[in-house]
Amino acid sequence: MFDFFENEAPWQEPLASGAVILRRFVQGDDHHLLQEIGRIAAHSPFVHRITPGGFKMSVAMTGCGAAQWISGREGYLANTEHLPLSDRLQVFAISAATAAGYPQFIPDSCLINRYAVDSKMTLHQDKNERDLNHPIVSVSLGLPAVFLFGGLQRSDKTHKVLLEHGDVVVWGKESRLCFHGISPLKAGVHPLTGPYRFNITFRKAL
Ligand code: MD3
Ligand code: FE
Repeated sequence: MFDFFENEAPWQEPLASGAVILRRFVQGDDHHLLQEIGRIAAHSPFVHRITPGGFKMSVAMTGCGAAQWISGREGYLANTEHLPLSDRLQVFAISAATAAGYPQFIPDSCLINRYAVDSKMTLHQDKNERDLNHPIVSVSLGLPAVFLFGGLQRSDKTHKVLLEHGDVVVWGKESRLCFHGISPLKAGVHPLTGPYRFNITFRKAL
């Protein structure tokens, strides 16, 4: 199997108070994570949701685990039609959270975003989870993307960070409610994902 990381060891970059980038943390698990995305999407196909404002999102989404995110006011709903969050995915997320200083995190769900060329995510906060004291673990796979990271107000200045294949970011404490988004994806071809970028976010939603 092609080892995308060859001899590149992971490293950490502090991003903000409570947030850390675990560069290349995924290492050789990338094939398994992508295989899981395929298995999850075969069961719960990717869909382009409609925002509360009535726009079709350019990002396609699916997920697994106990909760399903519903765009709009409802937030998360308990979901029994999704595949369960596999033990291996849960262990992966716990090891990332532990490396970032959140050893108590136990996710119950994951959301999977698929970006094609020009897909973007406008600035938003993630605040539908029941207990915002839990961090979020996010995993980037495939094509790189420019991540925008702001403050607690939508109007706060944003910083740009390139997120690449295998990078994991853990968001907790002071950074948990920061506005964030993704710039339109540039066209490209990744050896493992072709024209796509995938992002998996592990959450304790319920
Ligand atoms: C900062 N996803 O699914 S991951 C999302 O790349 C989302 O698909 C983006 O924003 C993506 O909600 C960004 C990075 C991320 C995820 C959750 C956060 C950053 C966050 C929660 C709080 C603060
Ligand atoms: Fe988000």
